[in-house]
Amino acid sequence: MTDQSPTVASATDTPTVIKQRPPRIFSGIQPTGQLHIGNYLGALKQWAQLQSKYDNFYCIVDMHAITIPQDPQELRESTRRNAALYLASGLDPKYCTIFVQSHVAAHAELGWILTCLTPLGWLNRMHQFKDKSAKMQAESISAGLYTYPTLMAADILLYQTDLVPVGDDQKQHVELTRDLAQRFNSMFGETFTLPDAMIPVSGARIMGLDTPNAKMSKSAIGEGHAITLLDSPEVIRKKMMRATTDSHREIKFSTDPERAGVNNLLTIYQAFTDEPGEAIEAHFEGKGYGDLKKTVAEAVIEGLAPLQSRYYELVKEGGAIDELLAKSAERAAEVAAQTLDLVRDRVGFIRLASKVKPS
Ligand code: ATP
Ligand code: LTN
Repeated sequence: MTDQSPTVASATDTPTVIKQRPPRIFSGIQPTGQLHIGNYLGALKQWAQLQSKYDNFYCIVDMHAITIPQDPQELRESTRRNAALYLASGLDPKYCTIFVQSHVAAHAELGWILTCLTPLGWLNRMHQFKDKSAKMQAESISAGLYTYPTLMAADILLYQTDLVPVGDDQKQHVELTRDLAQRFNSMFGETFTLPDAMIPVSGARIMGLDTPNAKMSKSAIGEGHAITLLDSPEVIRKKMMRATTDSHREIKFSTDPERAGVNNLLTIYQAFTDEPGEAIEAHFEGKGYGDLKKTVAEAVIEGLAPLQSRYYELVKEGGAIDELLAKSAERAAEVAAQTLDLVRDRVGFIRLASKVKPS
């Protein structure tokens, strides 16, 4: 990661002009249900910490959400709720363009062009497709779920993104994005900035409370699986007390799959308190699992309290979020159009007569 302003190809016309700008960040979350502490610790928390040093684009990726069947009304509600939760997590519109993916048509257009340049073998290797499709009936697995990574590459590359802050599970998608950018650049000339994934040191992979060997996920069923960002203190305590542990006694970080439950609780505690690992182990020495669960529950309640109160204030304000989303979509579309115009030229699409400049 560098702090220097990278150089970017300007899309005004085919001979590439080099422009200076601050480093750019792009990331997104699918509006597929209630956001949970995995989404917060793996993504939102670091987004807010990074924002003042970068030009940030944070997207609500509703077009990715429909790769799995969604109820239209629930999709609308999740989209608005996510926007409010982005703001409640501390994202400031002064630094961040917070927008909805389907509001900027360039994502679909670049997604298609990249899909046409992606070898099938690259998609066949994607873990997320294999994991998600394995849990579905064959006839409900859409082609969109399969080509999901090329739309994600379009999201990132449209903004000439330098850094993509995501949880551990998205690393492979960012690597594919980089490979696609390199492939396009070598086929058609320098066009895209090569992005890097940025994975948090702590909280990159929070596991399900009831399934400590599988990642916490919005779409997993099971009431005790995830702590959502809007769970009340009572619900958080209840879910935490029911979390799966083991028959050992020691409270220590561990990579032993049998001890994944306790390791997960310690990881959650560390990510919320930012305390060093040794201090945490020392703190819990000689204590029981009941104490551990109570202490972690209180750390989560305290960690989420400011976010929850900001969220409920924003909800009271009503229409302000839709207005912000409209303004942000305009800015996103302007930036995206610069890259897309360049891409269209590079692949050989002719310009609309009204867009050709008189010479
Ligand atoms: P779904 O179950 O709908 O696929 P999800 O819970 O996996 O949803 P995403 O929308 O896929 O969430 O992810 C949004 C962001 O949150 C990504 O940056 C992802 O890496 C991060 N993330 C998701 N789950 C976790 C987790 N359990 N631990 C850490 N980060 C996570
Ligand atoms: N696939 C991501 C969501 C996502 C994303 C992006 C993340 C879609 N487009 C661009 C970073 C950058 C996920 O978290 N499941």
